[in-house]
Amino acid sequence: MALSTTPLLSVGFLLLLIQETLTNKGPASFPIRLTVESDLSNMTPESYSSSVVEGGVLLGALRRLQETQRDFKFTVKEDPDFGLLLESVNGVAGDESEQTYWEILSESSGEYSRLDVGIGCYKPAANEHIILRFSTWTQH
Ligand code: B12
Repeated sequence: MALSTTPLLSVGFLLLLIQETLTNKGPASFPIRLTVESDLSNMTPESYSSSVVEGGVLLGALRRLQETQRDFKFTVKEDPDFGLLLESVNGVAGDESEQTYWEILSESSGEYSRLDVGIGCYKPAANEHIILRFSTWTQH
């Protein structure tokens, strides 16, 4: 008796496992908007759409965008204290001697606020509009 129920139990377990795999959709994700602009040149601002998983950080949205859009790329530099610094966007890099950097802002109803943490820590909200603005730190 015990012998004949074992294969049945195994098949049942396998079916449960398959069902679990098929219905497990992972964490929900939501869209965010990104604009790349410059205070230092008259480039036309570029707009992009990306997505973030629930509770995920901005870095994830930038990576996803880089994987799907051929005209968006970025690099980061690791800081021992504060994590990841956004070093370059679309081939334009911040430069210590020129005092230039990529400032990161959030826009809502025409109001701009600077993020208080870097891309590796910031958790965007659904439909948030993030601005990557090439700027100088002498202006602030
Ligand atoms: C000066 C400064 C800057 C300058 C640094 C350039 C320079 N050479 O001076 C500039 C203007 C570039 C800058 C930018 C930003 N900064 Co700043 N910055 C500072 C500040 C006031 C002093 C740093 C310093 O000179 N330390 C003394 C030197 C000797 O030590 P250091 O280790 O070599 O310093 C380096 C790091 O601090 C690094 N750095 C500076 N800011 C940031 C931010 C991040 C996320 C990272 C990874 C590294 C980093 O640049 C410094 C020079 O190389 C600190 C506050 C503080 N009291 O530490 C905030 C601080 C480090 N910055 C902060 C933030 C949030 C930012 C921005 C994300 C703001 C924004 N929304 O755009 C951006 C970075 C954007 C990006 N591209 O990723 C936060 C970091 C908090 C966190 N937990 O992530 C801090 C702590 C201010 C705060 N909110 O309290 N910053």
